Amino acid sequence: MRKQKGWVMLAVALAVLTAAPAAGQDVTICDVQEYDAMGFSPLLGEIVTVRGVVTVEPGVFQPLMTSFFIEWGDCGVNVFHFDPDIVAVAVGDTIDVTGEVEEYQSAGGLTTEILLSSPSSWSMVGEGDGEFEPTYISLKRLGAERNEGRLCRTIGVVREKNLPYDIYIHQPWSGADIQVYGANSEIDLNVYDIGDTIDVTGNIMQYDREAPFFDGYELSPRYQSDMKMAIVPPGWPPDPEFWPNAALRIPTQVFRPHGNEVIPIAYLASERSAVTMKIYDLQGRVVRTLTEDEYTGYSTIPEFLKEDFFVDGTNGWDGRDDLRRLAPAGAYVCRLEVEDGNGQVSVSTAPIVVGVKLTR
Ligand SMILES: [Ca+2]
Repeated sequence: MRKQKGWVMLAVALAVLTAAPAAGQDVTICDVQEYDAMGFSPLLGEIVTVRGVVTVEPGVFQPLMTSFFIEWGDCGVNVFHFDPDIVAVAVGDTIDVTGEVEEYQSAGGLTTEILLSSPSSWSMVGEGDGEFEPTYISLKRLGAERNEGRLCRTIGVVREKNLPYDIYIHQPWSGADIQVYGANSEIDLNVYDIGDTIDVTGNIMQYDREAPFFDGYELSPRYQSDMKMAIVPPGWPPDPEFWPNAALRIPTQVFRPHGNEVIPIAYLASERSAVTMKIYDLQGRVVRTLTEDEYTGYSTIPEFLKEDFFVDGTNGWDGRDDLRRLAPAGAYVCRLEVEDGNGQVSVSTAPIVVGVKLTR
């Protein structure tokens, strides 16, 4: 009886010993991507096991070694091993990986990674359909530690071109910008010109040389198809001269009002702003108030641009004054005033030329 109990205990001890090397504490990717005051993971140096969905396949960014990205619950992380071709997964596959949490830091860096404990310390949980929907994040909030490792999508205007794989995109009205870095996956960014508004999907990496490490984020597209010209509202991007808030677009041809004809006036304004639009004559007198202190509410533009806080609207002028009399032929000015929630006022103006009805 006593002898049997001894054997059971030995067997239990052996089982624990043989299982130990492969074990990692079960945590989430968000646990790994937490950060301290320096920007380091609180799990730095720990062996962990995490579950994630593949967003960037092995071989895309680093063909000579194994480097890929997985994501779970709005957090992403790099998985790394020095040997190539050890992890056969596709975008959308759900896998478990076990390895040590590191902060990759050579000449710069500080992208959090999980260094696989061995070439086989991963397992397939379920195969996906080859797709992973990136999260749309406004440029204003994109370059942040909490987004590092995630597959993100954003819209920006090309501001600067350096090397063919290195451009900067920005928001002209907020000043927010980020580097788009194509060298990891040999993507040619020369196809875009300064001023182009582009739609970019890519992985957020970090290249920061100075502590604390909350700077130097870059967006790395995986494939050429991750980059395209953006579909944007008319008149986009608004002329920086009129920013941060208001933009106005009116056809330039002479307007000859008669009957119910209306000249269309398109505008952009910040969300949750008060919009006033009036027509003035060249003596500065108000001819017609089209809208006054109208609350813009929320965006009517595509959902993915909503984070950028714009509404577009159309208004129109029928060429009549506030008493509904036809205005005399001549030059007029349409003035758009937008007051945002912080009391900041932006103004945009555009001319309208009213002609007489031509008769034979
Ligand atoms: Ca980091």
